[in-house]
Amino acid sequence: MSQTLPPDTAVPSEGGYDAYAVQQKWQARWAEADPFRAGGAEDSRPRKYVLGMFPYPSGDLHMGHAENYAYVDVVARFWRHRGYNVLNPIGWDSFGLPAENAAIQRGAEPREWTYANIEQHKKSFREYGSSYDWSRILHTSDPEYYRWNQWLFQRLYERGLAYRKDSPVNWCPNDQTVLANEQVVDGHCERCGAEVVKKKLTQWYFKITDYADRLLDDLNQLEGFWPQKVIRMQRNWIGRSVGADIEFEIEGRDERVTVFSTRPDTLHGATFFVVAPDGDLAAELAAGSSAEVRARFQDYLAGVQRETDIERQSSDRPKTGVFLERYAVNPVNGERLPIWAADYVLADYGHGAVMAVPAHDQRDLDFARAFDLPVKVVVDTTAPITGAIPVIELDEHGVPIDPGADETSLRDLDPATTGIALTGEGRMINSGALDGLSKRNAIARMIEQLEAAGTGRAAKSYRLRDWLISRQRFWGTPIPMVHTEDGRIVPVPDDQLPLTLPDAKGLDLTPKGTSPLGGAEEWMSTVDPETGAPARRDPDTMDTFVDSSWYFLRFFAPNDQTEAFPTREADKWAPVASYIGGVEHAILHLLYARFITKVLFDMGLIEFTEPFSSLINQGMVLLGGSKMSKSKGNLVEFASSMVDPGADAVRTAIAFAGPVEDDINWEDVSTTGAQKFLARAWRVAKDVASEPDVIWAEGDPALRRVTHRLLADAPGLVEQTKFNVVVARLMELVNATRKAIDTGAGPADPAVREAAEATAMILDLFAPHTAEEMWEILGYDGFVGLATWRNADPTLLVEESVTAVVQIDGKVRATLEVPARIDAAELERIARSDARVLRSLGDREIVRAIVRAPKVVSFSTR
Ligand code: ANZ
Repeated sequence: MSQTLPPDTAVPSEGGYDAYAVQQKWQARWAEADPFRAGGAEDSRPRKYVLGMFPYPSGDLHMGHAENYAYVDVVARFWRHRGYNVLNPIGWDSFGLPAENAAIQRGAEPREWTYANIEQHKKSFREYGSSYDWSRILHTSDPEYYRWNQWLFQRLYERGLAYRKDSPVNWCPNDQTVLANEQVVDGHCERCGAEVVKKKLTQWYFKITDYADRLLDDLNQLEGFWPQKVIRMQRNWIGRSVGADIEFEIEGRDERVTVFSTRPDTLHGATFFVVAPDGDLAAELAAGSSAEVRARFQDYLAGVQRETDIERQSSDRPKTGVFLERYAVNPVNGERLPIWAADYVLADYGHGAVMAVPAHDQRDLDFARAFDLPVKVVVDTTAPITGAIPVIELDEHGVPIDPGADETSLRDLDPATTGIALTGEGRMINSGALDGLSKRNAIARMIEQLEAAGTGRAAKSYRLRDWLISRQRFWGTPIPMVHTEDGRIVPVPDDQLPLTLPDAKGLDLTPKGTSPLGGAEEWMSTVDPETGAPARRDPDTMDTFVDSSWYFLRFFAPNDQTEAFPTREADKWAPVASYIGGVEHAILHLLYARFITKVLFDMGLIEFTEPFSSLINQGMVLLGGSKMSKSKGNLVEFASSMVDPGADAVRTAIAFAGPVEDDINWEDVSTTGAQKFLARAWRVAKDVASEPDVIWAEGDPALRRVTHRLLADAPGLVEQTKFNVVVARLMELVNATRKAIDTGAGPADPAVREAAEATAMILDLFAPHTAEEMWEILGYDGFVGLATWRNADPTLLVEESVTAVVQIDGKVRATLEVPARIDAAELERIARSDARVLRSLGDREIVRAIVRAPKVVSFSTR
C-alpha cells in the first residue's frame, strides 16, 4: 500500500498553500537531521518521558491511532517547547494472536506479515509528522527483546512468583487458547467474541495476588493524576473484601471446610451451606451421597458448566441447586446445616463455599425462598446503634426535637415474608454472647471467639486472580523451562537465552488446542541443563501482556544485550511522566505493568513503584455511531488522509474536535475547516513585512495583548489537556493578526511579526509541518519544534480598564477605575465600600441599587 502520489496527481491546495508539498519537505528535513532524539548525559535540561501506548501492527494505522498519536505528539512537543529534554520513543507490540490468525488466513509466516506491517506503520508515523526518537525503536517479537521476557520469567520463578498449576481456565473454543480473566468480556473472548468455556489445564501463572494490597493501596498515589474512572476500575478489579475465614465440620468427612464471609457477625443466622457445583468439594460430597443425588448432581453440573460467571451471579434469574443430602455443623452452636450445590456460589472465589445467612444476604434469601429453607434473623435493624454518629435535630430555640419511637417493628420487616434481606446496620439478637452489639463490634467479637476456639480467623478475599500467562500459540515468547524425564521442571539458564522460536515453515499453526511448538520435534527435544539427560521444552508461549508489562523500561537502551534495561537511565527518566492511550487498557495492561514495576522495585532494579505518573485516556473515534474498525468496515483510510487533507489538517481537526477524553464523531470532524485555518496561518507568515530584529515593544498594543494572553494561557491549557481550546485560541490569534495586516497596524508592524512567530511556535503542537514552514518564512534557520516558547509580558496581561460612575439619588458622587470585564455584583461591592461614596451617604441607608456593569452604579437612599 503506497502512500506517495504519482507525480502528475493534482493535490488540492487551499488558498495557494500546498500542504502536501510542505509536509514532504519537512519530513525529509526531519529524517535527515533527526531533531527529536532525546538528549544524553551532556544535556542539562530537566527530563520528561512522554509515551504513547505502543501499537499492535495489524494492518496499517487507522483514525483511532491518528487520534492517540496526535495527542502524544502534542504532549511531547509541548515539553520540548517548555525547555525539557524529552524522551518520546516508539515501538511495536508485535507478538500475538491477530498476527498469527492473519498469517494463517493468508498462508504467510507470522514473522513476515508482522514485520511488513511494522514497516508500513513506521512509514505512516513519519508521514504523520510524529516527533519520535527514531534511534530507540523496539519490537517485542525480536529475540533481542523477548530474551528479556524470558529473563524476567526466570526472576519471577526464583522468587516464587511464577508457578504451574492445574485448574479450570477460560478457554476460547475459536482461538483454541486459554484466556486470562481480563480477556473475557461478558463471558466472551475479548478478541474474537466467541463464548468462553471452562477447561481444566496445567498452566503457568504469575502470582499477582501477592501484590494485591500494594496494587490497591498505591492507587492513592495516582489520585488526581489518572482518570478517576480508571482508578475505580482498578480498585473494583482487585476487589478487596475484609471479613473472616470460618471452618465448618462436615458430617462424615475428616477435614473441615473453610468459608470466607464478610459478615462473621451473622454466623448464628446461618441456616444452610452452599458449595460451588463445579468445585472439587461438591463432587466429593456428592460421591458420598445416594445414587439418586449423584445423578441429580451430575445433571445439574453439566448445565452449570455451560453458564458464564455473569449469568451465575445475576440476581434476576431464579435460583437453582441440588441438595446433596450432607450436613455441615455450625461451629458456634452445633446446628446442622443442609449442604446444597448451587451455581450462585463460584468455585474460584473465596473458598468456593459459603455459609448461607438468608435473613441478611439477598442471594441466600432468594435461594431459601425458592427451596423453602429456614430464615433466622440475627440483626435487629430497627434498633438504634450506639457508636454511629447520632443526628439530633434542634428546634428554633436550640432544644433537641424528640424523634419519638420508631414505629416500624422487626416483625413487619421479616425477610421470609417481604423477600428483602436485612442488610443494614442494627443490633445483634439471637446470637448468644453477641446480643446487643453493633455490627462492627459483633464482627470483631466473633473473630475473637473463632480464633479462641481454633475455628476461624480474620481474613481478606480478593476478586483478583493470579495471572495466567501461558498460551497455546506459536507467535509469542517461548517459556524458558525444560521438563525432564523424571518430572522435574528446570529453568533454562540465563546464558542460554534467548530461547528463540523455531522456523514457522513446516509447522501447522492452525489452532488445535495444543501449542504448535509441540510439533517442532527438533526444537522440542533438548537436554536437562542440570544433568544433560534428554528433556523436553515447554511448548507454550507467554501472553503478550508480559511483553508490554515492562517495555517502557526497555526504551532506555533498546539495543543493549547485557541487561533488560540500565538502572542508571531508569533513575534519570522514569517513571513515565505522561502515558497516553485508550481506556480499553484501563485494567489489564495497566495492572500488569504496575505489578511488574513493583516486582522490579523489590528486586532493587528501579527506585519507583508506579510506572506511569500521569495517564491520559483519549475517547474513541466513531463513524456512523460505532467505533471505527476494520471489522465494521467503517474505516477512514489513514494512508490517503495523509495526502488529502494531509497530516496537519487531520491532527488539527482531531485536536479541535472536542475534549481529549470525549468520543469523536468523525462526521463532526472538519478537516476542511482545519485546512482553511492552516492556510490562513501560513498566509499571515507570508504577509509579515518586517525582519526578525524588530523591537516588539514598538508593536500595536491591541494585537500584542492577544498574542501575550495566548502565550500566558497556552501552557496551562496544554497541561490540563484542553487541546481544543488551544486550537480555538490560535484561530482567534490568526484572525486578529489578519485584521491587523489588512485594516490595522499593517504588515510591517512588529506586533504582526510577533503574533505570527507565536502562532508558529504554538501551532507546532498540532500542525508541525505548517509551523516549520512558517518559521522558515519568518526568517529562522533552526526547527521551530525545538524552539522554547516565549514568556508572556505581564504588563500586556493587565486587563483593560474602564471608568464607572457611582450615583447617589441621581447625583454623580464618585468615579471608579474597574476592569472592563467586571461583573455587576463585584462592581456594586466596590461602589458600596468606596470612601467617597460612604462619605456622601452619611447615615442615609441605601434602599435600592441599580447596576449596569461595567459603567454605572446608581443608589437610592431613604
Ligand atoms: C455470610 C454472609 C452473610 C455473607 C451476610 C454476606 C452477607 P464480597 O463482598 O463480594 O467479597 N461468598 C463467599 N464466597 C463466595 C463464592 N465463592 N461465591 C459466591 N459468594 C461467595 O462477598 C463476600 C460474601 O459473598 C461472603 O460473605 C459470602 O457470603 C459470599 F449477611 O457470608 B457472606
